[in-house]
This record gives sequence, structure tokens and C-alpha cells, in this order.
Amino acid sequence: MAASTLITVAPTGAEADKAKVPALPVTLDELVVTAKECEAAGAAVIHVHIRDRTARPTLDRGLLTDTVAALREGTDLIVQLSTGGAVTDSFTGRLAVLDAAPDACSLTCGTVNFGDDVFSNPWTFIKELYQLTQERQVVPEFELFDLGHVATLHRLLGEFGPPAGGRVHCDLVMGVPGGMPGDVATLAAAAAALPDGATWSATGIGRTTLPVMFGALGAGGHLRVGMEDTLSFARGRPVARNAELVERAAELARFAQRPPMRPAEARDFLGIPARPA
Ligand code: KMH
Ligand code: ZN
Repeated sequence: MAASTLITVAPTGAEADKAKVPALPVTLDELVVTAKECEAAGAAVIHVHIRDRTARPTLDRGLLTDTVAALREGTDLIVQLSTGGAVTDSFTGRLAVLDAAPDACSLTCGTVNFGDDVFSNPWTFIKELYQLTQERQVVPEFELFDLGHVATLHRLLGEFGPPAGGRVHCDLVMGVPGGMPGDVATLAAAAAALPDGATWSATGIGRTTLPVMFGALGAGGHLRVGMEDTLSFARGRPVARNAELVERAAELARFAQRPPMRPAEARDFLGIPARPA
């Protein structure tokens, strides 16, 4: 079992509406302030979706590049850009995210019903994106929304070899309406099906946050939390700041005697080169 816990914060996502959720960080300034607070609270990785001036999701290349630079300037966090984007984003736009040269990126291993929408990830797109991560040496995190995605991960590694950085690190995204449920039995089944040597984080969407967090800590997994995944801190109590979700995860990790990894340790763990001094 890992001696420490990698905590990723996913502060924004592409779905929540800033007008309804004023605490959602959508401007670059809000994102950097959030990132600093979350790093202080115990996060080592930030999973980033950006918004435009009207707070709508965007994959604008200039804004992505500025975001990577600002997060590097303001924090030591590992900057992981989302290549999932919003359900409306094109495959071309999602591939072009790597032009912003992040440390890491998400890479979803299959299509999934996503509420009333479809989050589309056909094999042809997955393999093109994976090969691009290898070419650009951007460390992928394999996002698995369903058990079938685990089978695709095996196929990907079998056909194209290991990822940049060498470590196969996955994120089990549980409780999406249309994906695998966020319960401990499913978590155990998904973790057991991963390739030998793979490590994993888990995140539970909405009210599955806490069961998934407790299950992951007990099973030796790592944690992802944030307003992309959960807008309620407790029943009837909206999340006030992303950092309080990180604080709760860090506290539970310490309680489980697997304290949060600091960013330098996380870089080593994920095979991401240290930042030049
Ligand atoms: N916004 C979802 C449709 C990722 O970031 O890679 C996809 C998503 C996954 O959030
Ligand atoms: Zn995301």
C-alpha cells in the first residue's frame, strides 16, 4: 500500500454554471488563487478546465498556454490539462490541448453516457491522443468511467507500450449518471482489473464522493476531489471553496496514516521531470 496519498484537485470542470455556483473558479485569477489554497491544503496535482470571458468552457490555445504559465508561476502543482473538455468539444480541439505543453493530461479510455449527453471517446481518438502524449512526453492520467474502459486501457498499452513517465496512473471516475456506480464493490472490481503495477486515484461524483474516498483510502488508492465533481460539501451545504474539499481529503489521508504527497514527491511518483530551479 502506498505510504502517502496523491491528492488531485479538479476545481472547475466544464459543466457547472458560474451563474448558479458563484464559488466556481472561472477566471485565471480565481484559478490561481484556488490553486495556491489547494496546494497549501495538500493537493499535488491540478486537473484544469478553463472558461472564457463569459464563463463558458473553452479550449482556446492562448488561454490554455497562459493558464499553464500562471499555475507554474504561482504554485509547484503538477499541471494536468483536461483533454476531455466539454461534451460539445471537437476531437481536433481536444488533441490541440497538448500544444499548451502541460506536465500531464487526462486521457479517457472510452465513450460514456454523461447524464443526457454522450462523452465521446472512440478508439481512433484514444489511440491518436495517446501517441501524441508519447511524442510530446506529456504524462497521461487514464480516466476510467466504466469497467469497459479498463479493457481499452489494456488494449492501448498492449498496442502502443508504456506512457510518458513510465507509470500507468489511472483515475476511476465513479458515479457519473451513465458510468460505473460510486460504491465500494465497484471500486474494488475496477481496481482489481487494472494492469499489473498500475496505480490509481478515485473520485466519486456528487453524493458518491465520501463512499468513494473512504473506499479508495482503504484500498491503497489516491484521491481526486474538487468542484468539477462535487458541489455539495454536505447535505444542504454547498461547497464554499475547493480548498475545503482538499482539506477534508488531506485530513482523511492523514487519519489513514497515508499523508498527502507534496508536489515534488508526486512528480517522482508519476515520472514527471522536476521543474528547472
Ligand atoms: N467534462 C467531461 C465531459 C476530462 O477532463 O478528461 C469530461 C471530463 C474528462 O471532464
Ligand atoms: Zn475533467
